[in-house]
Amino acid sequence: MGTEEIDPVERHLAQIEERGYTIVPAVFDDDTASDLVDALDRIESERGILASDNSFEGRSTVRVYNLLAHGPRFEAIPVQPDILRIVEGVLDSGCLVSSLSSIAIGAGETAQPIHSDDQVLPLPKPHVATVCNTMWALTDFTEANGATRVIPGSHLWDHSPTYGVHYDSEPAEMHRGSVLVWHGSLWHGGGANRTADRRYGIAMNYCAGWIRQQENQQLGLALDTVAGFTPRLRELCGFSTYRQLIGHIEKQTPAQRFFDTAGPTSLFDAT
Ligand SMILES: O=C(O)CCC(=O)C(=O)O
Repeated sequence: MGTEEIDPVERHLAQIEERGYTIVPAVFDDDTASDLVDALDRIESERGILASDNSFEGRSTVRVYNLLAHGPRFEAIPVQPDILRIVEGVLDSGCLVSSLSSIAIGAGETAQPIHSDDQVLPLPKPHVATVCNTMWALTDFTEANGATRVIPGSHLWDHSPTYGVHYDSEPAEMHRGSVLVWHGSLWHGGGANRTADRRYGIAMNYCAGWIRQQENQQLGLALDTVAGFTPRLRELCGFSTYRQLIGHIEKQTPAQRFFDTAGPTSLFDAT
């Protein structure tokens, strides 16, 4: 690498800082995308999962939540190294899996109201990143089929959008295999799908290690399932402590407590 070339992670981080989002191309291959789509279709039909009846989740959109409970194929997603390095740059290495779910926007779906993913937090804006979310494109994302719509630079604004109000936005179009990564304050929303086909995405969402995860990973996943995770995935699911303190159980991390693994010394004992 020439000395003037910028490390791709630094380039993506600079884009997130300036525009609030970035697109990482060619993160996964077509076989992986097809395998994930097939698995999601199977889960949906076996469990009889239907679209919800609200404007946020979408009345023609099917979401499967808590994907780490649905088999090992999903375990590679939170730890994908190229994406995780970017997320760690936005949050820090103590970040957590906030939620892992699929979003299949069906034919005829209308646009989701513009929102920011951190707007439920009672913090004055702009603020440090508390959330960093990603969308894995399992199909091409186009303006016509409901590509996520974004408002560049809005993560720097001093307020959150008003739910249901129209804001001008642009589609984050990307090829299957790409991943959109955004700062949790970015104003965005799923697009309308004017095609006959579904737009399949996986929403791999992260949060800072010092706020609550959106999906409760410690109670939502069976301990036997977590026992099979890599140490890093366990940490990301919250079987860790933030800065050797937040989330401890009698000065141990949950992983030390439940899986008898090595872990950091408690902050108290490090003093
Ligand atoms: O489906 C999308 O493209 C975005 C969905 C989204 O932003 C959400 O549900 O919070």
